[in-house]
Amino acid sequence: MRAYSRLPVMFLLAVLAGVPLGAQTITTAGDFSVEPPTLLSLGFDWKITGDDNRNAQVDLTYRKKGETAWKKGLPLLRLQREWVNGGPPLPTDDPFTPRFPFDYVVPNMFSGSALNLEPDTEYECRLVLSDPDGVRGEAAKTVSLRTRREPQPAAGGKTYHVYPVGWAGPKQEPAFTGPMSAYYMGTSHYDYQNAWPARVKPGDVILVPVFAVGTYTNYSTSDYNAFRPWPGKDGSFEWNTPPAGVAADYKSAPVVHRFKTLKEYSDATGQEKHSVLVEYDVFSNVTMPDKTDPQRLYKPDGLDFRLRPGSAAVDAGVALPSINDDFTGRAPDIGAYETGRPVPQYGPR
Ligand SMILES: [Ca+2]
Ligand SMILES: [Ca+2]
Repeated sequence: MRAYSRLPVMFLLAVLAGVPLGAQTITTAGDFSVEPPTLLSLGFDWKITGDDNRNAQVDLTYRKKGETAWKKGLPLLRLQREWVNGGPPLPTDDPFTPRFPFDYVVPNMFSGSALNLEPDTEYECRLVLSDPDGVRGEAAKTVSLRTRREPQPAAGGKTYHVYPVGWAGPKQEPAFTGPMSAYYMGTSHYDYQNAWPARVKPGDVILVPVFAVGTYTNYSTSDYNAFRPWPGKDGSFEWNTPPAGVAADYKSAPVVHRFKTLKEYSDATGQEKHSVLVEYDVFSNVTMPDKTDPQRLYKPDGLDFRLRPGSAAVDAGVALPSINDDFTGRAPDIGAYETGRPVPQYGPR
């Protein structure tokens, strides 16, 4: 009897709140899931049913494992079947062309994150679902999660040595012909070559000690490069082509021409007439990496890859319309940075 007597009151409240008749104002907790952690944040999704009057909320608190006090996070965002369509409809009558760039209806749910956390740290997160109209199901969740650790260089690792086709000089083992055969368990000249599983694992190093160009034509050219051969190593240059007088031969292995120095290579082939030899001191502040520790990662702060004014790479490049029109000095510089120009910014800006 008592329940029946309350009905008119509930109906009146529903009308006053602007809630359509038949609306489900109560919240029923549904699937709860966590997003893959990032270095600094932990994300949560909590699906619900009901709460048509949109007055439910999910409060988030968290603490580092071992701490007693809970910190307050931002409440989760309420999502309620919003349609994400990417803008106005596209003018098309084609039934197979989507009229909207996107067509995604968000579930009835809550979504949000604990932000500005510390990497590689265990956190307890507590999420409490509440609704003045009532909650059915599990209204509180406590989860223990760890933020991601900053990626580290892999420890250990193998070193693979790569040599060009027909290389007859001394080899360090394990030795491979061409970088692809070092990278993969096998290679072929077909486009399914990546079907071979990779040999390399994180931390492995592939060393390519020789500059070798292999071409199936005799009209390919190479110039305006900067080389730094390994000190004391002879035969660092190769120019492998079809036999002299043959314009192109795509079927035979190219003839190997090996040269001790850049000058010998250039004089013999006519290539690289404008190329230069450089040392690490062409840069403003870059030193040779420690070869005995090839896995080491270097912090970019303190390294300056801009060219040192007057160094061999300055004005040694070639003008490429629309690529380096704004060069300074007599000619473009070799490399990514032009002396006296602002350093380009790559990536999002
Ligand atoms: Ca509600
Ligand atoms: Ca220049």
